[in-house]
Amino acid sequence: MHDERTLPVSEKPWVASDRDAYPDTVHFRGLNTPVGIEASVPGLTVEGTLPSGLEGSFFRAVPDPAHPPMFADDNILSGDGMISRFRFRKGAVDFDIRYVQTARYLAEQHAGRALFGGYRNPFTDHPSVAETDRTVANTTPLWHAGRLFMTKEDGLPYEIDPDTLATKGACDFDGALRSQTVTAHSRVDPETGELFLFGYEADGACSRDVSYAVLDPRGHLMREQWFKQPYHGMIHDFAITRSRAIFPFFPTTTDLDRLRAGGPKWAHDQNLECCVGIMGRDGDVAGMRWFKGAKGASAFHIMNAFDEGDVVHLDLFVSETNAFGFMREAGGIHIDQRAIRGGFERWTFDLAGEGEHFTVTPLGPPGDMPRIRDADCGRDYKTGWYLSMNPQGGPPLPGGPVGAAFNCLIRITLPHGEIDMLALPPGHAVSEPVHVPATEPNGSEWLLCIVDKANGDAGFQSELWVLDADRPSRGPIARVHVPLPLRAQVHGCWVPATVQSPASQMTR
Ligand code: V55
Ligand code: FE
Repeated sequence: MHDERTLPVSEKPWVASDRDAYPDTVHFRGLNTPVGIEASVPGLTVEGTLPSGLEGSFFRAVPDPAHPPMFADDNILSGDGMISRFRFRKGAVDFDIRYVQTARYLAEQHAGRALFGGYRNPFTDHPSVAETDRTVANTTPLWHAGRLFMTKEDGLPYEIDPDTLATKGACDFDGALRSQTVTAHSRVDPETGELFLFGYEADGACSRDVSYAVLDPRGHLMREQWFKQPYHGMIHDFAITRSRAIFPFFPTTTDLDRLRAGGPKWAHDQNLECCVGIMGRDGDVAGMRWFKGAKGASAFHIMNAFDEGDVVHLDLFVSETNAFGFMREAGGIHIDQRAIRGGFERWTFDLAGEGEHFTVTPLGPPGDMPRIRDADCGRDYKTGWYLSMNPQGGPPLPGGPVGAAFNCLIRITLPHGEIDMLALPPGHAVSEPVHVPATEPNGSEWLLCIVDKANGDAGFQSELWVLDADRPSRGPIARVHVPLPLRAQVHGCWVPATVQSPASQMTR
């Protein structure tokens, strides 16, 4: 163990949140136990050998409620966003984590307590914050056009200084974006550098308006169009191909009257069909082609999409109902988490054909939190990585959004190839990896991910593992010790040093 006195002093003392002040639910226990420590720790201890080409920053989004919630039924998705970074530089690894200073975070810091009420229900807020932006910017760090953002689908992105992790403020792209929201899952075309994004509830809580926008490689908004989604649903992810934009809709719906009555934001509706809208990515939303799929199906994350002429393939993680217990239960669906069936599927759409039908092909075992090479986005691709459950890994550690953490990392060769698997032993959990591309032709590629290990009464011990992206089953090439507790992360991104600071690279 590290001696705490040898650690550098951060702005806040090394005292974790008062855990007993938080509700005794899975959203605040296990790996979801609030931590609330802002810290900078240079020179982490490394076991093994860091690859010499590994130079850059692994940014992670961590929801962590700075104050006990107003309501005991609050959930993990409400936590204040923290931006965290592991920076690999000249053989050393430095760690930093800071709260995103959202308007909401600042208002609650000032008050010394929670002022915002239930998850995405503004009608439960303290009157003093009626006009205050309530996003927590807690879902995905996004890098585009030399800028770093923290995103959440219920608000605008917050820009972050990638060196200091200081918050620069909410971003509407110089006033150009009309949408009130931006997804946490935008897509960057690897050749053009354009950023494709959407925002649902673009015109305020429970509006059916969806914005679709494209930014040029310098980060300037080129186009924004709006369309109506089929129901008042949650749209977590979307996809692009070389020529198309693909919007999947799953029936996890909201209702203004329910919110006004203080009820839950989302209720899954098992009787509504899922839908997919496909349009030319540079075209008009009026040209959207609509397809319909299974009733009650749900998906959060898409691995990738690509087209072959008139045929479009969408690879995603589907389950027969919503994977989040609190969204199912609000819709009257009572099924044990472990009984939910799902899989990694390829949905294929023939734009030359007639009708609303598409075909479904199984690709691999169920799971989520997919990762591809950034260079493969929207292209036919051979390799993907994602998280799953190791049947021999014992009961999952409590943590993450559904309360059961993944304990297995899969590399899959597509469309029907080999699976290589890092299957963790009992008492372990793994978070979404980032992919580090090769820095030279035919060079090695790496995965970086956080692995948490249960440590009896002491809680959890976290490490960052460096894996061979080709063979994760070989286990870590290097393990970076993390000398403080980490709360479960959502998504992350890798920014090579050459991209983050091109000037300093040239003068080195
Ligand atoms: C998700 C995460 C969110 C959210 C809605 O992983 C959906 C799915 C961390 O915030 O607000
Ligand atoms: Fe997500």
